Amino acid sequence: MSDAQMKTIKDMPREDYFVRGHGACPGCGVAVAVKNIARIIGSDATVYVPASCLIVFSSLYPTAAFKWPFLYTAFENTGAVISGIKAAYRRRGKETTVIGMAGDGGTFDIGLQALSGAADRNEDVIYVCLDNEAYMNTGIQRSGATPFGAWTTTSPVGKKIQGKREFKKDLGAIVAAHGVPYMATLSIAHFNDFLKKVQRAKEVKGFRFLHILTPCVPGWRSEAAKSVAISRLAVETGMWTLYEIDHGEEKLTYKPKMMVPVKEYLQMQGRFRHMSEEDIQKLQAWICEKWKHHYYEEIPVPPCELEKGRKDLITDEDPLHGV
Ligand SMILES: Cc1ncc(C[n+]2csc(CCOP(=O)(O)OP(=O)(O)O)c2C)c(N)n1
Ligand code: SF4
Repeated sequence: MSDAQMKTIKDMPREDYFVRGHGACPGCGVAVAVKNIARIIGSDATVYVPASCLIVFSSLYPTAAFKWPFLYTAFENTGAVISGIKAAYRRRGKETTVIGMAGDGGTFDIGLQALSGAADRNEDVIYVCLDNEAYMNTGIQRSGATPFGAWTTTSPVGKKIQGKREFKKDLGAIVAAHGVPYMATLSIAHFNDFLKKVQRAKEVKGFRFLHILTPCVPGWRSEAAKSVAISRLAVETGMWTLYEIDHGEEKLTYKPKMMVPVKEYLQMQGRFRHMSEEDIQKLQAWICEKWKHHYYEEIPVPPCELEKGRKDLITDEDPLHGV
């Protein structure tokens, strides 16, 4: 079956380029995402992975789980290194897919400058951000991707603060501002959508950015068997939104039928266990605002959630106003 015909998980090639024997924790969202990206991309690719959980569990010398040519240098330079790899192939007259796979720390924070440079130059590469919402490899430190309220070792829970005080950085908006040819958000629970987006990233020329929410069992203090369920709930609650921007055209690729209260998502993860009702309401308000931005008036925010949110979200035009 040719790549262009892959529509559902049943069409996926069986051949693996990220093979068994790696050391990821059971239930690791990063491992699920990487294995499936590798199957969809196929044989002809070169991958760069900076310091992160993925480098540790995939490639401890002298073994490697990648069957692709594989490079590693430093933490902060994914955008720069993949640009260089592509240039070297171009000089040799070889056409191949060059992919960088970095964590959220390596993308939202320390690697942001190199990412911006590569996006700005419209390098012909795929950049994948495996977003487990903290620096997991070094013991769960807060990153710009960590959600409001979450416990990490550097956003502790005590008398003075109760988890992270800032909201998640809107990385998609930052990348989109570079006017890149293709960017998308992905979830390991929405597999046909995942498949389509990786295929599209493979066929587009220029800078492509894939941002995947990847649950982390020890970091999120969740059950290994619940990683897919948590990813699904992230989308249903509005914590994560599935969209793509293809040559300037923005499209929601999955629309929940209704908004599920964020509490249901928080309850599945120990990193939010301490959250006060006031903090849950603050997070709910942030989601209501994001929800309205993405889904406009099409999928209304339920009145109970609006109540919890900022009052200025309720307008006269809102179909639920006064209900
Ligand atoms: C310049 C530099 N600073 C710090 C480190 C230590 N370090 C290695 S991996 C890592 C965390 C990676 O976090 P993230 O990018 O979110 O990936 P994850 O491990 O969560 O998948 C850190 C801080 C380093 N290798 N280089
Ligand atoms: S610590 Fe988290 S990201 Fe790292 S291997 Fe385990 S589940 Fe995956």
